[in-house]
Amino acid sequence: MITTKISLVGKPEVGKTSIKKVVFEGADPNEIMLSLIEPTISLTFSTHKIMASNIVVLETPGQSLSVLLKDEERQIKSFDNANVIIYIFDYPSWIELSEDIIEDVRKIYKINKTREINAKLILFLHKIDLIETKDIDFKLDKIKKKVNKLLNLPEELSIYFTSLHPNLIYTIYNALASTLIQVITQHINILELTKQKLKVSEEKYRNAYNRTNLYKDIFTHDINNILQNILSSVELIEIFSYKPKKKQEFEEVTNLIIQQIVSGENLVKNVQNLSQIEDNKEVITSIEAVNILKQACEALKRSLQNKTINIEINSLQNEYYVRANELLRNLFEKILFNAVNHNQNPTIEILTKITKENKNGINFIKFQFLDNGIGIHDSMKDKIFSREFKEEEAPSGIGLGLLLVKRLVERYEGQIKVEDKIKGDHTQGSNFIILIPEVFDIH
Ligand SMILES: Nc1nc2c(ncn2[C@@H]2O[C@H](COP(=O)(O)OP(=O)(O)OP(=O)(O)O)[C@@H](O)[C@H]2O)c(=O)[nH]1
Ligand SMILES: [Mg+2]
Repeated sequence: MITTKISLVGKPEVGKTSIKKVVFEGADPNEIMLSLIEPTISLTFSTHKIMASNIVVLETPGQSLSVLLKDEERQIKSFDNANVIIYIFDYPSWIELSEDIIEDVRKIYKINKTREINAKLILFLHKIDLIETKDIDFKLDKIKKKVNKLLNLPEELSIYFTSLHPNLIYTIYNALASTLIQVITQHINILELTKQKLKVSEEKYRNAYNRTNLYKDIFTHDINNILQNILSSVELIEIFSYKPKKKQEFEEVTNLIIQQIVSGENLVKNVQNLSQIEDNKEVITSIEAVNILKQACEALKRSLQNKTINIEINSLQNEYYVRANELLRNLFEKILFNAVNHNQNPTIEILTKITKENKNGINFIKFQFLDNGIGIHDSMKDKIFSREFKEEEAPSGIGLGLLLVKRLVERYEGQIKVEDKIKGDHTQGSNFIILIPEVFDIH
C-alpha cells in the first residue's frame, strides 16, 4: 500500500486543524466554521485510509512556526520523509502580512531543498469565503500571480484556493485530491522505476550466476578427465617400475602425465581469462591482427614440437587493424590448438586466410582456419559454442577453450561459426570462421 505523508504548516488560526477534521475525520463543516477551535500546541500525527493509500497527516502548531523555521530538530520531526508540505495561509492574514507569509514560504522552500526532503511544496489560500464574491475569480488570479512573483523561486508553486464554507466545500476536496494525485503519480513513477532497475540487476546477477555455474561444470568435468588420466598413468608407471625392460613405455607414460599437467595449466588459464572477460576489465582498443596471428602460430609450433604441423597464413595485406585487445592471441591459440588436438593425420595442415567482409554495413576482418582434422558433425556445429551442451555430448577437450573463444568474440562484437572445409563432408576437416570489426583510426 502506498503511504503518503502530508505536513500541514502555517501561522496560527489559519485553519489547519479545521481542514484536517473535516476532510479526514468527517467533522461537519458548518459546526467547524462556527466553533472556536483550541490552538494546536504540539506536533500531532494521524493516519487515515483513503482508497488504496495510507495518508499520514502531520499537523504543526501555528504558534511555533517561527521556531520550526529555525530549529533543525523540529524540522526533522515535522518534515522528514514528507511527500507533501502544504503551507496554509488565509485571506485575512494575506492582506495584513503578505511579506511575512512570502518569507515563511521561501524559508520552507529552502529547508526542503537543503535538507533534501524532496517533498512537494503546495500553497493553500484558505477561507476564500471571506472574499467578497464580486469579481472573485479575477481577485484570486491576481493573488496567484502576485504570490509567485514575490516568491521569485526557480519553480512556480501550485496554489489552491480553499474554504470549508458549505457552498465552497468542494474547493478543499479538489485541492487535496489534486495534491494527492500529483504525489501518488510521482510515487508510482518512482516505484515503476525502482521495479525496472531491480529487474535489470536481477537479470544481470542471474546471468552471472548461470555463467559461473557453467564454468564450474565445465571446469569440474575437464579437471576430472585430467586427473583420471594422470591417475591411470601413475598406475601404469607403478607396473612398469617392476619391469626395467619397459623403459620406452615408461617414458611414454611420463610424457602423457606431462601433457595432462599442461592441459591442467591451460584449463586454469582459461578460467582466469574467462573471469577477466566477465569482469570487463580488459579494455578494447585497436590492435594489429596479422602479427598476433603469427605469434599464436609460433606458440603452437613451440609447444607441440613432437608433431608435424604445417601452418600457412594467407593474407593480402601485411597489416589488419581490428577492434580487440591482447586476448586476441589467446583466441587464435585456442582455435589452432583445437585444430591440432582433433586431428589424427601424421601431418597436421592448417590454412589461415585473412580477408575483408562487409556485413550489414559493418566492416569486418574475416579470419578463416581450415584444418584437416576429424571435423565436426552438423548436429554439433552450433552446440560447440553454445552454453547449453550437455556434458556427455561434449567432445573431450571442447570445453572452456571454445567457450572462451565465443565470449571473446562477443566482447569484440564479432561473430563466429564453423563450417565443413569441404561442404557436406565434415570428415575432411573444419573451417572456423571469425569476424572481428575492422578499425580505421590507426594510431
Ligand atoms: N471563514 C472561515 N473560517 C474558517 C474556515 N476554516 C476554519 N475556519 C476558522 O478558523 C479558525 C482557526 O482554525 P484552526 O483550524 O484552529 O486553525 P489552526 O491553523 O489549526 O491554528 P493553530 O492550531 O493555532 O495553528 C476557527 O475558528 C475556524 O472556525 C473557513 O474555511 N472559512
Ligand atoms: Mg490547529
